[in-house]
Amino acid sequence: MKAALEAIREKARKELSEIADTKALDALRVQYLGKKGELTAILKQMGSLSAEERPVIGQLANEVRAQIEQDLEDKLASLKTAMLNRRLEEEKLDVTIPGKRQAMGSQHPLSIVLDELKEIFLGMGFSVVKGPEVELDYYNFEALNLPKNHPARDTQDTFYINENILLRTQTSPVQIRTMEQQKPPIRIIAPGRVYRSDAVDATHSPLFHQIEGLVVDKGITMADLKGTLETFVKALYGEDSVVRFRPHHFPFTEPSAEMDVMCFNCQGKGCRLCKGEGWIEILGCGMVHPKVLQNCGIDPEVYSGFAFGMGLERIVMRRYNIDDLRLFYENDLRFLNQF
Ligand code: 2NM
Repeated sequence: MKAALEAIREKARKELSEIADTKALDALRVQYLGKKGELTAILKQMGSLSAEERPVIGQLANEVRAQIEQDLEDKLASLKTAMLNRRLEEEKLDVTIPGKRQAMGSQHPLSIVLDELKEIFLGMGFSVVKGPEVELDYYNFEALNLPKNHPARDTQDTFYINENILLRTQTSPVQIRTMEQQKPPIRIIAPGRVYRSDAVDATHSPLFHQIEGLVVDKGITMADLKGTLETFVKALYGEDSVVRFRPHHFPFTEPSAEMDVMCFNCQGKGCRLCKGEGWIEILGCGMVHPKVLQNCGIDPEVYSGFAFGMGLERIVMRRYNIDDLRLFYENDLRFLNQF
């Protein structure tokens, strides 16, 4: 039996040295130390030994078992190290290879300026509100004192879904919806897309952007309108900006006006930039018509308000000296990358 144990020890050592993966190592463990393993088989025969032989063989058997276990463990460790080294070799990174440059997007010029305008009005206590672009005729025209067949509708021809549903021509319907839902005081701006049935050229597009504003409270006067809008222009174009108000007409405001800013290029003398006018038109405005307030359930005997509206594209074109509106919508990267 002693010889058999020694033989197992040698055989195990030899076989172990030839093993190259952990799966084979597991098989070997079962082959020797498992329930039906070679060493186990020998130990089962211990009963037939004499009382003198038993402790000697027993000790040897334990030694052989411990030896095999130790060898298996060592082999496992060395296989793991070898595997790790192989992976490290295979997955070596060349940190000197040039990286792939990520194309970074940039903000659209319309968004840049819109954010700036919002920031100015937020600073004056306004909130920003949104509304649907597909609107009811009622909100886009009727409630704004533009009944069917009103001549002013001709200048705002739009796209009709059906007789009562259309693409909004201004963001005023957002103000109407707000006045219906909210009691004064109201201080909001409504920026967004608007639509007109216009042919595309350097200054016209069937889709463009507007920002309208509305303030309604007790005791709001034309002085509040002028002060607010002058403050806005000074924030946008600088403290030394000069503005003027010209009488105008809108069906939804009375009185109505247009606001100009003095041409910063010629100081009002007249030049190419302002087409000899000396002034540049910025926005339309006025005191909300009592009928409009009434349409929204606000008592014009108690409350008054002012409203204004401006085109975003025109402001952005002036800011960056852009001469063709179409550049905003064509997604030409040579244009967009400049912002
Ligand atoms: C403008 C000019 C003047 C305006 C009026 C209203 C409302 F809903 F309160 F009646 N919203 N926006 C308004 C007034 C818009 O755009 C040139």
